[in-house]
Amino acid sequence: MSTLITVAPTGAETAKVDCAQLPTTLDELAQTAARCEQAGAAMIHVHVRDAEHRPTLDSVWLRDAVAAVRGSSSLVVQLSTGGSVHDPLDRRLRVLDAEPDSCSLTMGTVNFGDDVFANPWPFIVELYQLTIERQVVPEFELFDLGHVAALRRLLDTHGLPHGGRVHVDFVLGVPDGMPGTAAALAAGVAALPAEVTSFSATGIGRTHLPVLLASLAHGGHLRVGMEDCLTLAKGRPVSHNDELVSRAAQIATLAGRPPMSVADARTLLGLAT
Ligand code: KMH
Ligand code: ZN
Repeated sequence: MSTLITVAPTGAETAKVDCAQLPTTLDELAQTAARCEQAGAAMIHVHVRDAEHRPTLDSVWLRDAVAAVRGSSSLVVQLSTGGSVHDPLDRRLRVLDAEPDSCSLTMGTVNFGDDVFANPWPFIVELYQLTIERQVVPEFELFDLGHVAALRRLLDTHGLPHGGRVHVDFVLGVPDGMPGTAAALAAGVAALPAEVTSFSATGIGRTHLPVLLASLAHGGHLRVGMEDCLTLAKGRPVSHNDELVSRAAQIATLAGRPPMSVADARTLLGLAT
């Protein structure tokens, strides 16, 4: 089996003034997509920034970002519907207007540092129904063990997603979420509904590498990128997202699970090939 590597290059939390190498412009996004595909990524999880490098859910910016990635790479384009903790729910629903291949869909509310990343049940259901209607493949984001229970409830009450495959991503190590440990990942994997066809995992900050290793050990896939981790090691800042992708590709190859092609990733996720 090969390894799906997703790159999450930007996120909504880091400011450009604090990290000049964070890709925030459309040109930087396009170049990041091309270089990360070259390094072994097959999917990109995109948060869009405006002309002032601030997170935006403006529909024109979102459409331009999707076009920028498609213009420079063949990566599966996943738009974040999580946005930033300050984005209202109605704007987050409208992300699907930009017609991505995939979107993130977080399965519950979680404290997020001093803020709250809000995902009330009615919002989850509305977004899920919209993904089915628009034929967008959701990636279920799981920040906590309770989110796994909510996924069970969603599949029981609303059926399978578009494409018929169920891909989830554990996001571990968010302050007040599930810790970024092998034990937490093992608990999450053990609790997954039988309908889940694949999982990936990412660890925030210093948990990035341990969670990567734990995911491979559990037969999972990988998400890496500057949304989640800004250093390669203590005192060694990431200068380009492709360094994180390339390291993940090397480790996955060592584990006997080389990077997955985009075509195989599309099949894994239930997207048209
Ligand atoms: N920026 C976080 C508040 C997602 O992309 O769906 C939420 C997040 C999850 O990054
Ligand atoms: Zn995100």
